[in-house]
Amino acid sequence: MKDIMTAPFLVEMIRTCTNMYNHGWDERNGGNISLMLDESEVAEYGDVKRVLRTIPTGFKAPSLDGKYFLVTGTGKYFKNVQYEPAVNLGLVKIADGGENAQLLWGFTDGGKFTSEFPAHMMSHAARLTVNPSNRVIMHCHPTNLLAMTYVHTLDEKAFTRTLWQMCTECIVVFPDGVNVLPWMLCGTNEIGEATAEKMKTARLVVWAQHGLYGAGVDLDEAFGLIETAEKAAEIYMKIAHLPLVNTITDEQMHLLEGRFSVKAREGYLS
Ligand code: 2HA
Ligand code: ZN
Repeated sequence: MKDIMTAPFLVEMIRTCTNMYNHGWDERNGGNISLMLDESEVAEYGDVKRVLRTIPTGFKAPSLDGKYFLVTGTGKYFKNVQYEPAVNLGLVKIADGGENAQLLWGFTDGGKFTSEFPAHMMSHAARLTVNPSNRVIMHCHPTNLLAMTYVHTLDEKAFTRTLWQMCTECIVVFPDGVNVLPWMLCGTNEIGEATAEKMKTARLVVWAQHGLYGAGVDLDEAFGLIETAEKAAEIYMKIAHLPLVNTITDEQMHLLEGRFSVKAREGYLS
């Protein structure tokens, strides 16, 4: 049996947490990540049938029954994941229709998964219905996107169009756009259900005055999506108070659709 500390999924998770911390998106205990793993991936690293603890989740997610997730811990700092992965991360198997998570590795100080576990698991279930290859849900507090939610309308079409107009690459990277939730109490099943509903039509969901959720087939894709949207928001925050002289027109967006074989969200371009 191989040492889990050498597992590519664990190494990549640690690197991603460190990278996100270094971007300033995950101050203190801000942000959380869940990465779905295949049983065959997990089986290489120790006896996955040994349940260390069973942790109630407080929600149901029947479609995730039996699925494995590497997930960041509640109250834990992304800054510290690289130094103590086994304290700050946990590997769980979802059981009993989603009502319990069986801890197989990690959370060695008696901790448990992120307070945003409902939003993560419900979003996984939602994304899997759209794309069976989805593996990652990622939440963080990117500075400029957060700032943007204070000064820009939260209308999803308008928000998406503004981001698309800020960098040429945006419509190529997220042609599905961004969905937006108004301010809601975080850590609840309600915000989890609302996020999951929004995840059915876009891989990026803004939580106004809080942060952002991204989904992807791997950590790189989810990170890259957030990185691109945050870059666009940064440009917006640099120019929003200045007279706008140029932009990317809808006609140019259509040229990008053709060149990169993407289709912009229905009804978002004229
Ligand atoms: O886990 O980011 O939304 C800390 C958070 C809560
Ligand atoms: Zn948060």
